[in-house]
Amino acid sequence: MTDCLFCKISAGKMDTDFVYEDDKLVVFEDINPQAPVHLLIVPKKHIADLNNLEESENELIGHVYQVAKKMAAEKGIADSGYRLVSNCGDDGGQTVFHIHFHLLGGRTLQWPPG
Ligand code: D5M
Repeated sequence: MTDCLFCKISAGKMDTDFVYEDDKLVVFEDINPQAPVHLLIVPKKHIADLNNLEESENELIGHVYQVAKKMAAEKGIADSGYRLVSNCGDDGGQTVFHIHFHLLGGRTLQWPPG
């Protein structure tokens, strides 16, 4: 989608520094970090939100989790703990309607979130 921010970023059109990239997804620092480690894991394919996720994309989502594990290890938060979260819709706090996963860590996170 040409007017989607995360489509533009994941296509390399926004000069965003990637922490990680492969053929399926990119990882970059959140512009408004909520924790010492706050990465966004963003599939390159435009999927608006969790409601629009197809079963054929299960492998992609499994890959997201594998990359999250790798990023957590590289950032040194694997042992202390972290959170992987995807907000869906207005009540879920979603502001960018291209599915993405927040990897948060480096401090004790509150539960439930506000
Ligand atoms: O999360 C959307 C997240 O995307 C939010 O934490 C800010 C972040 N964001 C928005 N624009 C940018 C750019 N340009 N670079 C990096 N991070 C960005 P949501 O779950 O939809 O609220």
